[in-house]
Amino acid sequence: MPHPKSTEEMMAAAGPIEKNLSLSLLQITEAAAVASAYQVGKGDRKYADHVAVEAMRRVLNHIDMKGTIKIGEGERDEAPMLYIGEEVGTGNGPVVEIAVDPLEGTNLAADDVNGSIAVMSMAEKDGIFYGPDIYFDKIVVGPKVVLYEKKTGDKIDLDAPVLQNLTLVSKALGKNIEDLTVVVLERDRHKKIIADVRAAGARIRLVPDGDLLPGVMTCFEDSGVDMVMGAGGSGEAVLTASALKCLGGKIIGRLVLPNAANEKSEDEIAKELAEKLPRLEKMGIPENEISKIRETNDLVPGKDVIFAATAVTDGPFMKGTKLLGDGDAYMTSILTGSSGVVRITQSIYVKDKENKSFSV
Ligand code: VTB
Ligand code: MG
Ligand code: MG
Repeated sequence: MPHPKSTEEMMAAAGPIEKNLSLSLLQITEAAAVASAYQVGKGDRKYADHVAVEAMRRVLNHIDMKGTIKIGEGERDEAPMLYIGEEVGTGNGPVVEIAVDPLEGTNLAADDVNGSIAVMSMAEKDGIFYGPDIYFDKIVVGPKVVLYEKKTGDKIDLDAPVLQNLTLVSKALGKNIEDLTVVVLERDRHKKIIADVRAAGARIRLVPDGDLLPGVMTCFEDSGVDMVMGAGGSGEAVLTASALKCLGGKIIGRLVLPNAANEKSEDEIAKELAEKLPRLEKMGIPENEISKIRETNDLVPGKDVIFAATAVTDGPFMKGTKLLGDGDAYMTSILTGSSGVVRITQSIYVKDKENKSFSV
């Protein structure tokens, strides 16, 4: 689709999901964010997650749609709510597939550290990949790198030396390698990537949790994040891909089965494989296809894609949800869709408007 030029053309480019469900998406992530905001700093990550899941599910079921959870809280036998395959919505309205992470960065929320969000995406039928509960090793870059790939034919390559990929990104962005910032989750499994990025001279922002929003940030030129590297949850990768699809960025990676690099013993690895391989097969991923390279469109094949994230704690381009007393809350979100519209919104929920004035 050529890039739409006017607001009118952009509106026309929006599919039925974007037209009809964008604001609902925002209400859903906002509800989850408010629920978990009450648990910020309370030290109980499981409970903070639980209330976010409950709130998200309650609101989801008020929305006129026939939704199926593709990325959720786990499989039916292990998650009571928002399990993979769960049907949500009133059952009337568009057929949609849904990816959720009601509280992404549960530790961040429990400890009141920057970067936790309530996040979800939607697309039409067969629009979202079933992300199994194994890691997805990845590289995430913004639209300028995608454009550079198209122009030159050179491509980001997951298996290439780190320096080669950094060189490509530096050329695409017109920056020295020394001035690039790469976000990496602080994990032992990333020791080699961290060492290689540093040896190349680039900057690393190590994050304790939450490399989803940094992936979205690669699409904003002044965000300070040029690239994300390393293995994280595959659900988070699909959610990142949803945003990248709307914003023009790119994710490339592969699912990784448990192995020694994940700090596991041989016994643990064997046990996990015995449990995971049949699950993967059931999800339509046979053993010989597990580790194939997957890109944005494999993770999110949909065309009518929408993505929303509401900040629970403070974070990039968003202030965390603030509790104003008496159940009132104030929050910032990012909402974006395939037509190209990006909204950074602020919402205030005032319970008793006759007795309260408010400011932001
Ligand atoms: C990543 C990151 C998440 O989990 O998915 C990571 O994006 C992977 O899990 O924010 P490990 O903790 O096992 O490395 C989070 O940090 C938390 O969901
Ligand atoms: Mg979660
Ligand atoms: Mg998560």
